[in-house]
Amino acid sequence: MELARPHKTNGLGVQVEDTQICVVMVGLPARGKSLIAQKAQRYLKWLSIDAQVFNVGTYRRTDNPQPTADFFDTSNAEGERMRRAAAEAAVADMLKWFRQGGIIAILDATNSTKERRRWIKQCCDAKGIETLFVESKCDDEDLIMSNILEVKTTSPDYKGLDPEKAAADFRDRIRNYEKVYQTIDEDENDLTYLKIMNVGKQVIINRIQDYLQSRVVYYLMNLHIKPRSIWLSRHGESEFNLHGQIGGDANLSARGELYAEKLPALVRESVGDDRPLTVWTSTLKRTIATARYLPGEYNQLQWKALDELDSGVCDCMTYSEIAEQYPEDFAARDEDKYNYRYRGGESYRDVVIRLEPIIMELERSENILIVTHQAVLRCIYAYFMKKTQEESPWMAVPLHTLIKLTPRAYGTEEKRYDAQIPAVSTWRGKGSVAKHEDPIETTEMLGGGKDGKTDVSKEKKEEGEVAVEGVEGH
Ligand code: ADP
Ligand code: FDP
Ligand code: F6P
Repeated sequence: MELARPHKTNGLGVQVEDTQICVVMVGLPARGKSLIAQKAQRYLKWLSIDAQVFNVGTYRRTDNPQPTADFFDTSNAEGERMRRAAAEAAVADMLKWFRQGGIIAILDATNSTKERRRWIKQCCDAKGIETLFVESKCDDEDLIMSNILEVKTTSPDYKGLDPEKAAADFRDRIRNYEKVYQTIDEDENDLTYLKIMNVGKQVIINRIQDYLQSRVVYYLMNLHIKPRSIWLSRHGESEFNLHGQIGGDANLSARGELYAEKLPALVRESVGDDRPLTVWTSTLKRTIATARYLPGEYNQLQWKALDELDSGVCDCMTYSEIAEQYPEDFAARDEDKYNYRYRGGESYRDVVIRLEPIIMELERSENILIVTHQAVLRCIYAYFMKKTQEESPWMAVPLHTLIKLTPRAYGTEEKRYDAQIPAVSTWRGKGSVAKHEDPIETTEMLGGGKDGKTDVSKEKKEEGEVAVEGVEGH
């Protein structure tokens, strides 16, 4: 007997209890399918939409961890049997996961034949699960070769093997798939699909059925793989920061002004002289003032969506005033900081929803510098660095520090630049009403050590890079 599905709304604020979607990846090996699958999962989870990737390669590896290319030759009967078994096991687990209330599964395999796709659709149709096929087609040989060298030679399939031999074998594997590969064509026009050609140079969309599907499709359409970075900075220290007051629209403190003056040099050091950069600020005085000395050739844009978390009736108060006047609220916020919504204001969950267009635009864009606020920066950082809802609202985000994030194939590299201008700490630990408290020491924290700011040593700055986000499917 099937379990009743839990009643849910998704992160886009839409009732989704009746919508379950299987996103079926389609494409020859080394076409970015696993990368697309992982990114989609990260985006959906960030929006609180329960999403899970089922990578058929991982299932296949349990029986055949290091196959050579001939395993993928369709005339190899044993290979065919094992590959079918791996696909069946992945689909069985996926359907089980849907029965437990999962919303969006991403079935990551080549799914290269019409017969295979029809079978997946039938399995899903029988359970009332929508299917969305996402095909990545690419005939840029140089890109495919660089994909192979970048991710495939380090795949568990080739662990311990010479990278050149691994690349040659992987090309043979692709040749075997090419013999039977069928692109999605007009015979399959009853399917819902998105076809991405040459990394988005051309896209074809067919039969999108509902809002959730359209959001996923829009997100996937906007992905690009051009090298770029995203820089994040809080505004310079404000008068409110000095007094321990939250929210408001205060001016910069004298030290905040120094940070604004130093920011152009810090940015130039990191960005270089000849890379175009666009600067986004909030609409509040302190971020606009922080960005005002940046060179005129950088386009600047103000976004209301980047304004600080609205603390409603508590706006302009200190934490100790809130604890005194609204003790229950204060405790409730500590209990569940992500979901707590200030009276007449916002929660972190609310901020994430309003930041969704920002993330979408960031995915479409190249080099962007965002000057924003503590809570907003935590939410954006959580998206790129895959932080959970439990940890993200508590991360220490030091003032007067520029953070550079560089998306790579399977993770985001981080580098930090400390402006070496003192500032108060605005971090607050659970239960504390301190005006300025030093973050407790934990390596998990953005900003690291004691004051969350001064621990970025010279050496660490030079190395400065932390890759996160593991991946199974490559
Ligand atoms: P697959 O799962 O299709 O075998 P991967 O996801 O492991 O391939 O390949 C990752 C590589 O593909 C990365 O180097 C990434 O830059 C590149 N890539 C990402 N998206 C695309 C795309 N739409 N077309 C071609 N290559 C892509
Ligand atoms: P992956 O790149 O995710 O490892 O050859 C690519 C591959 O996936 C194999 O590892 C895996 O066995 C196969 O695709 C799964 O797709 P098919 O079931 O369509 O062969
Ligand atoms: O204190 C600076 C500030 O940006 C406030 O404006 C805001 O309310 C607060 O930080 C958000 O941080 P937290 O969610 O930890 O209170």
